[in-house]
Amino acid sequence: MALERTFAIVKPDAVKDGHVGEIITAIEQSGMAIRGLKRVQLTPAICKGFYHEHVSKGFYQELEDFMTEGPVVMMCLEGDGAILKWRDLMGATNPANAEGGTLRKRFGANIGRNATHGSDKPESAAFELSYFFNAFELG
Ligand code: DAT
Ligand code: MG
Repeated sequence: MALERTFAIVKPDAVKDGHVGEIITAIEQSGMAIRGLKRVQLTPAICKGFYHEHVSKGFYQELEDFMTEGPVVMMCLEGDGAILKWRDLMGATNPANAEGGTLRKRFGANIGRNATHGSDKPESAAFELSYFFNAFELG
């Protein structure tokens, strides 16, 4: 498997509920390395750029309201097959459909408030990492 980097967010629900530590523990136990990490407050404009694929969708405003309601913790994760590995660790978009033990099953409430974000493919990972991290922030 190829060494990959992916982009992860602990969303406002999971930050507010105090699950940052448990999520970082799950990442460390998976064998992936955290190459960048910061806590930020997203704005509507920044959210629109990040979720440009979804801006025209019916659920977008709900998504933006949620993602800007409080701080998030974002990370660059690195490892063999990290993109799929992190998606597997998160579980399905809708926590109701997520496998037991996944982060969205453990910490997500519903499809809107689902605790974590992960890039879905190499092109998204490259865009999302460069959107939020400067090169010097990724060790
Ligand atoms: P994922 O985050 O699993 O990549 P996505 O890219 O399809 O899922 O959607 C991005 C986020 O938008 C998702 O994590 C939660 C929200 N979302 C998606 N579909 C939704 C819906 N039908 N209703 C409300 N929120 C939704
Ligand atoms: Mg997605």
